[in-house]
Amino acid sequence: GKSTLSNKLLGRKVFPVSKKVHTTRCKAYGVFTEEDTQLVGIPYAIRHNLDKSLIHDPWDSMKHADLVLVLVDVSERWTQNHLSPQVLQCLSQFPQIPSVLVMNKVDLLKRKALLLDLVTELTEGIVNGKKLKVKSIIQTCLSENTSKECGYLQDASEVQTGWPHFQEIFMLAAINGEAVETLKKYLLMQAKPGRWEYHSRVLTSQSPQEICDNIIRGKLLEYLPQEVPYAVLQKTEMWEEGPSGELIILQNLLVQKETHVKMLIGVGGQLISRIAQEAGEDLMNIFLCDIHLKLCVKLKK
Ligand SMILES: Nc1nc2c(ncn2[C@@H]2O[C@H](COP(=O)(O)OP(=O)(O)O)[C@@H](O)[C@H]2O)c(=O)[nH]1
Ligand SMILES: [Mg+2]
Repeated sequence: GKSTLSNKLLGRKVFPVSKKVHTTRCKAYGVFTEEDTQLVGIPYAIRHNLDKSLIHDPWDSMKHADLVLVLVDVSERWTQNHLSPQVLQCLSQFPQIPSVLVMNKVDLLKRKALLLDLVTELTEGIVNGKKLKVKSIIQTCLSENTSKECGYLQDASEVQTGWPHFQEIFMLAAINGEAVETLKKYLLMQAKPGRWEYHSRVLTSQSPQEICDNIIRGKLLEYLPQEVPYAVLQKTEMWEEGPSGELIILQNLLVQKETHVKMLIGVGGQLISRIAQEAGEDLMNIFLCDIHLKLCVKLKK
């Protein structure tokens, strides 16, 4: 939900969203400016080991961060109740940087009471130096002991499930904007005095071409099975302004297998037109001008 949340905070879809992992490849900032305050953020995954460079980069951006948001998908059974060792390692490496926990996708949780159990696990029962007062079965230890004793108990049980130094907790649904405004207000309040890094109208550090590539890539990830999207090479052949101010983009999608060509095009060309149409609409909403996007599928020789 990193891209979805970033887009909601920015008010514009500048990061591609898809069900598959690894959409946000390049190191791109989102920029939000309101009145005299500018927020600059970078969505990052450190859970997936697909790319070695992705492991090191977040540490690098952490060094310059004023605040870290740790996003947890609470609808995912395997990840909802603990922070990954990589995330915990990252947080412990920079204990001086304030951090907040963002529990996303609350719309998918049928039993909202579960959130209380999850928040206790994800924070080890401590938020902003205070013990959480959550009454639940699994956390009776927390309500009956002091946090110190509890820390001891948890050490004894070996596995650290959460981070006990979060400053604040947010429970939201990035997809429909539920409680996102609250988080935005909080972020604006946390901003530190300083020079703006970007012009007030800038939304992202990505170039327009990068945004376009990423939006198309997001659609490929969404609509093509398994590893197929990763085999597509994007090559922009034309990028120019038309007579009525519209942006004309022609992009070739190069693949090595005949079967991939067929998949990309779809029955009667349906898939490729759908991708072009949806990506074109997304780009129109980002660039605020008419977009003529043409996608050509080609077999790479
Ligand atoms: N139901 C629901 N789905 C969400 C929410 N936030 C994100 N998603 C979906 O989760 C998937 C991954 O989202 P994305 O923002 O691309 O995740 P990223 O890989 O971390 O950037 C997409 O299919 C989103 O539509 C949410 O709050 N509720
Ligand atoms: Mg993303």
